[in-house]
Amino acid sequence: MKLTPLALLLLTACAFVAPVNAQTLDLDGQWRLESDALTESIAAKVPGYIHEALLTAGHIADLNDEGIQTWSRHDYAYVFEGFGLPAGWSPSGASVLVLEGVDTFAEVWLNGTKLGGCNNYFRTWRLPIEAGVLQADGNRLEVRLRSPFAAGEALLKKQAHPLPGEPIRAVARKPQYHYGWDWGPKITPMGIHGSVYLEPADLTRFEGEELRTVSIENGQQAMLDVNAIVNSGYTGKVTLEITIADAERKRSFAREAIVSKGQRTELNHRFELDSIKLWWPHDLGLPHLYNVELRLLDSTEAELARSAFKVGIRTVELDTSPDDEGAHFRFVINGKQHFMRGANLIPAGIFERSLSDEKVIQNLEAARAVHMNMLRIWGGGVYERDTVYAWCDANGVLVWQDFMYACAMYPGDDDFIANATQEAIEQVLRLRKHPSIALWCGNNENSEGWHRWGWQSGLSDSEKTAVWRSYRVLFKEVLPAVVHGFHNIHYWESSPSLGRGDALHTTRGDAHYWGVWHDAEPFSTFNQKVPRFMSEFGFQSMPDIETIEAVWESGSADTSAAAVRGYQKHPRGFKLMNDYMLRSYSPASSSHDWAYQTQLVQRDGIVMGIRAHRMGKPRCMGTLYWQLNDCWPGISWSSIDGAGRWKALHYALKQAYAPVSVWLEHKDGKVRMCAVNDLGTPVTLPFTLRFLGMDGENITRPMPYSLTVDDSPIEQQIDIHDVQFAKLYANGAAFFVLEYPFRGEVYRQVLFAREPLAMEFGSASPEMTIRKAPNGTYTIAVETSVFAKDVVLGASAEGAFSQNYIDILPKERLSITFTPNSAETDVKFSLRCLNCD
Ligand code: BMA
Repeated sequence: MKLTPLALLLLTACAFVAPVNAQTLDLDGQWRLESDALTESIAAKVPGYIHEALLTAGHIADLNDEGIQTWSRHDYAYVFEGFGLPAGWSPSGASVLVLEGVDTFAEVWLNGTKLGGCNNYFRTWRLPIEAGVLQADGNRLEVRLRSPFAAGEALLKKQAHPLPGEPIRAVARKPQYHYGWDWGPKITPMGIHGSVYLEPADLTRFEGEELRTVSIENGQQAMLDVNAIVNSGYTGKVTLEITIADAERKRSFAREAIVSKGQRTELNHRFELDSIKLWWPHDLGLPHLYNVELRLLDSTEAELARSAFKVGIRTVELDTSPDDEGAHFRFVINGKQHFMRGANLIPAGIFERSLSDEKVIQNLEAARAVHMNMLRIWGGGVYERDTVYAWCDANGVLVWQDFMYACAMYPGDDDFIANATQEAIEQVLRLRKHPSIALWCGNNENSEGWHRWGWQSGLSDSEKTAVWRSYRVLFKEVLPAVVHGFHNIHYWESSPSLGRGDALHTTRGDAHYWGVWHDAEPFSTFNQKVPRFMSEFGFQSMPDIETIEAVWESGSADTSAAAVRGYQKHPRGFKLMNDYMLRSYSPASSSHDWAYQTQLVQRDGIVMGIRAHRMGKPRCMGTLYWQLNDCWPGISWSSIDGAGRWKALHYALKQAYAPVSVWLEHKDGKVRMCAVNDLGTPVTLPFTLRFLGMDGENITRPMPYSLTVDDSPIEQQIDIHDVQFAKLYANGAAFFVLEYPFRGEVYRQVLFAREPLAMEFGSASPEMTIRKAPNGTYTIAVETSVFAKDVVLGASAEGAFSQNYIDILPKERLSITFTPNSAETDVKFSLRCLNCD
């Protein structure tokens, strides 16, 4: 099936829209939930999910409860009863019922009349209401939800070919992690997760409005296109007024067009703008945004529709041109190729639309705080809410956007393809205005799964052909046609492009390297398997101790406890964490110590990978580890736990992901100093190398250096001239301290010749002196007489430490600040280190 943009446009029966007009009637709020699973109806919030209502009503006690899975095996009805129409609304007029998100299979009834059906979490439903169905008062709206399992089984029966992977979830256009993942529970929510409202049938509204950068000349002048689709409730001549402004100036344009009631009309206006300020990722420049306002006026100059949004002027390309080895995979922003440092983002909760913006943005802030310039919104989750993209626009963080397909083969029947096409059109139209979006990617690991995970075994040749044909239609025809028809950024079919079993996977495309972890390969493999762009690699660790104590029923990390095991969704998770730990750390003496050590192991491994990728520049042009965050307080590959607390890895990223980063490492029995710079301009850094004994005294004079780093990574051997230091160092009785300032902070690394396992640090008992400032911030000064390895402070309240998991030198007094989320709290602090008593 080939789709032209025009054909796609015609397919667009309904699309995303925000209520822009005072004429809309908001139906959000307290509804009732009815079901044969309940003896009587219960209160249910809209937007919301059935499980939230069941939790509030006391039917569910705990998200980790096995029984929780049975709730979504029933059907439910959300009922909103007794509402009337406000003045000005005529019950005899036609209206539209808008549902901005239904999870997932539903029929919608109003006053006994069926308005329509829903079958896609990711779409907005605009259901026409015939004149006479609405009443002035006492209306009854019912959203009858069908169990996703029953609906899924029915769809499965209709399949023309088998669906390898997980068929029951593949047939449902619903967040795929709802069916359980190796980092999340199987809860399979149902509900109404978006706003519900009525609007007049003749409302005129914009859709897919954007200001597109067509080209930029000399960084000074841009050719821009305003594009918008008008869904018109009016027939006749209209004027589209366009204003583009920033703090310094304002330009306005007007364009005339003819629109017809009930029709969709695409309006475009091309213009040039000079003396522009470009939008840059935060590490290359400022993410400058302009305010755009569109107004549609009728022939009497009355306003029919208005839209205001922010845009950035930038070009973004993915260069996949061939080279001697294979092909590039590099993002080029405003003509500059740029190294991507970031992570994979999963939904911040199970009931993701119920999360506050603050909670969702907290993860993004944490990404920015450690210098990430790209996030991959992974295909097993959701297209994120608008505020996520707006935040990325404003903060100069690029987005790699997957379509929501992951680790399965999907149907190819006409209904599924039409549904998937509509979803793609709505989402591309919704998101195309955002300068942060750099790539649309078809799916996560479907192609790798099909070719390398044994999904083809047991299938006949004709079945294999049919399964692959369905893949081709969706990922090689429909989705690229939608992206090319409605957006001007690159479409990439599948991440990774080649599985790690394919010898070419490091030579072209993006790679997911899971030989470390799944195949238990040593972390050092990251140094050998440097791809052109690493879009996934990861290692599990336990949540923060404070989270375990505060949130887990057990309050302990004892992995033999059933409640603790419930938080681990990977069958070999505990074993793999432990096996890797014993390669470089001594066995932990308590379950809390073990949990803490898992974080050190994760940090060591992932930082090693990041450094290998950064040193691989310009051959390798990006590294996105798996995974930034969690959707619950579980055990996973995340660097920020489910309660928002940073793990050891996340603290270490501040240095590992700094646009300019310098570090020491061992290679071929030598110490080498490495430096990388992604700023696009050379940087001269002063830094100091100290050569200390275990008592913290200099063995040889500190060495001041100055290093100029340009775009190419630097690698220098450090020759140890002092024989005494060399000997002590080799025996683990002396160490290097590297220190350098960058943007107001001093970065530091302590390097030993041996793994912690082979060290005798002696036992340390660091002391804390705590001071609370009037603004509620705490300063904790930590001192130790014995070298203290990987000191971590814990806080009884939620908040942020300035640094953590740090080595403290003997006789040193190191100050750490803690900013609690709420200034009122009286915070208690704990301290732990690898060699603490
Ligand atoms: C990656 C992801 C997820 C998974 C992770 C860890 O491939 O795409 O499917 O959670 O592996 O196994």
